[in-house]
Amino acid sequence: MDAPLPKAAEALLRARFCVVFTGAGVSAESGIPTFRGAGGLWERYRAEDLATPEAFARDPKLVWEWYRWRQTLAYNARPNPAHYAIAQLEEAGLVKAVITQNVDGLHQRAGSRRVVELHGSLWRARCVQCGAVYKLEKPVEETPPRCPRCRGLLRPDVVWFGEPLPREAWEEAVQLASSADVVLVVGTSGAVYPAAAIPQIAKRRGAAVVEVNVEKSALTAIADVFIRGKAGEVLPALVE
Ligand code: BJW
Ligand code: ZN
Repeated sequence: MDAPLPKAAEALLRARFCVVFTGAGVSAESGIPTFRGAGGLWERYRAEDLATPEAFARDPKLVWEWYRWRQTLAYNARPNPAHYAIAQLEEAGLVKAVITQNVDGLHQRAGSRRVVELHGSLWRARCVQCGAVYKLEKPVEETPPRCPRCRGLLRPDVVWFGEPLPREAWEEAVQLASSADVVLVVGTSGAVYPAAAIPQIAKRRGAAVVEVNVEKSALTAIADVFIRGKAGEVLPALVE
């Protein structure tokens, strides 16, 4: 078997339309915990108590305190070499877009321009009563925050279990996946749907799938090249 890194680099260089698909693992080296696996958020917290509409209806303050903590982690975090390498690949014209499941905003902070956020953002809140959307510059102060217009409850503008993905983001991601000839999958367990279908859609349309992860994922089965390693080490090496 060929060494995976040069094989991946060659695929990237030959690509006409490369799209990057990322998950929590790309931000792990920025100190942001992943969801699954050792040290993951779901080891310490129950998803159904925090990341569902039912949980928010039951205890909005508790849910917001958890999100405020995660906002604080993201606020104090810096993009890592993986985020920067991806932004550099876009700058060089090799990557057309980043489709991310992450809500931390680190791709944008690293300079990526076309970022499709499938699961929303920690940096927006939405009124459950009037639907107004607010940009947040920093972690919320009071929990739960209220709508300046109608005093309704604000919620984090993220996608919880059982909720549909934002339509525009989903359609853009499907479009990108359908146009891609190479998909670079970085740091995702591939366990959450429909997001995990994105690399599969690309694969079905004939794209090559290159995966970077510290361990095998649910998407490794469709990977043409699998590079085992940390995103923050592998991605910069790929750029060279
Ligand atoms: C490294 C690394 C390093 C570490 N370098 N790598 C089909 C089958 C079964 C179930 C379903 C299905 N379709 C839908 C469902 C239900 C559900 C679902 O998928 N459940 C599964 C878990 C079984 N899906 C939903 O509910 C979705 N909605 C939906 O289906 O709606 C239907 C509907 C339609 C119409 C009307 C109404 C409803 C929504 C899913 C939303 C997920 N939300 C979350 C929270 C977002 C907000 C927040 O952040 O708080 O999104 S859950 C969480 O998982 C978060 C992530 O984006 C998502 C994916 O996780 P990710 O990014 O892959 O992280 P990890 O932790 O899983 O993996 C990290 C990886 O990195 C690992 O592989 C490590 O090895 C690796 N790694 N360090 C490289 N340094
Ligand atoms: Zn409102």
